[in-house]
Amino acid sequence: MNMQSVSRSLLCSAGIFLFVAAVPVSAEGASEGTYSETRDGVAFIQALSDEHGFDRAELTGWLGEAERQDSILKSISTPAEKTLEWYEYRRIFIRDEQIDGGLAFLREHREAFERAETELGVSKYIIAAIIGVETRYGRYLGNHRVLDALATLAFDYPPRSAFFRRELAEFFLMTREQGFDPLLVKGSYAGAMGYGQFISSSYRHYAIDFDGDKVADILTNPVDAIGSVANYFARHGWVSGGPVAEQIADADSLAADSALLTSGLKPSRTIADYRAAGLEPVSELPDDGPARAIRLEGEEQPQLWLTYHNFYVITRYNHSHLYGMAVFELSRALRSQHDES
Ligand SMILES: [Ca+2]
Repeated sequence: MNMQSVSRSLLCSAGIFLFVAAVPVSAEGASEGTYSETRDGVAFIQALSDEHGFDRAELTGWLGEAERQDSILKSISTPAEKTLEWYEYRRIFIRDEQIDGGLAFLREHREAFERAETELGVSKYIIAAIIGVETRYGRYLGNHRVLDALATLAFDYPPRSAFFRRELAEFFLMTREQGFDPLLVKGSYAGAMGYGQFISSSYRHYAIDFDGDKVADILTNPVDAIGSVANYFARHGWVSGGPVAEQIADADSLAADSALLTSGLKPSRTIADYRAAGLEPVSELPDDGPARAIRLEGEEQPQLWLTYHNFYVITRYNHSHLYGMAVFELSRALRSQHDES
């Protein structure tokens, strides 16, 4: 999450492979021997043992086991994904089997969801929708060894090596803190892990132990995953019971080039601005509440939405308004059908 590359892996994990024009990766950059023997690898080990008290021999052993994966370099250096229109994106995530899977997941972990709502103030439907969109409720957790993914990107992918070296360091810290074997943890090709696809730094900041066994395990433990996704939202300012988004009936009430269709994800206007332009939210909302109007391409015609602070919080998980809308729609479908059952 939090990364374009992760949303790409999500689309792949949803069975949609959009990225056909892969850039061939030159063999020239290939490391000789193991990563633990390269100059960068030696410096990395030195720094991590100096700063965080790791045993050098142990780190050297782990990094010596890391395998360069050309498929990962291919995935990450593929040109930006085709920009999907909303109706195309929606089809990937808002489907009967996604909804049925979510209802079953909500039933199975009812107690954890109730506790996440009470203790962390985050809607269970939003939590379930995130886990549904990320991994189909834990069914697609990623098949790459995270050590291989992060080492390959840290040492053989210069454009983002600084970022991935930090994540590799965070990975070793996280596995030490949780008592995981760094050689065994699996995840996406970009190193995102578990039900909610946390990258290592997010894991350390936001994953929590939610079943009381003193381990924050979002890799195999759905209860910890539910608590951790809720914690991520709580820490990013989710407002319990606050409005998320609503569709405006008349999509033409704002011209496609209106200055009120702001570009940044963060709402930079107020509800009063939109009221002044003739857009009236259905829900009763204060004039000074932050809002952002967005236009989406529907199956047959454009849609106009007003989105609010909580919608912005969803996009802190993945910086895309299409992602935010998929999570919101899935959460609404889960809410309406769960309430019926
Ligand atoms: Ca736990």
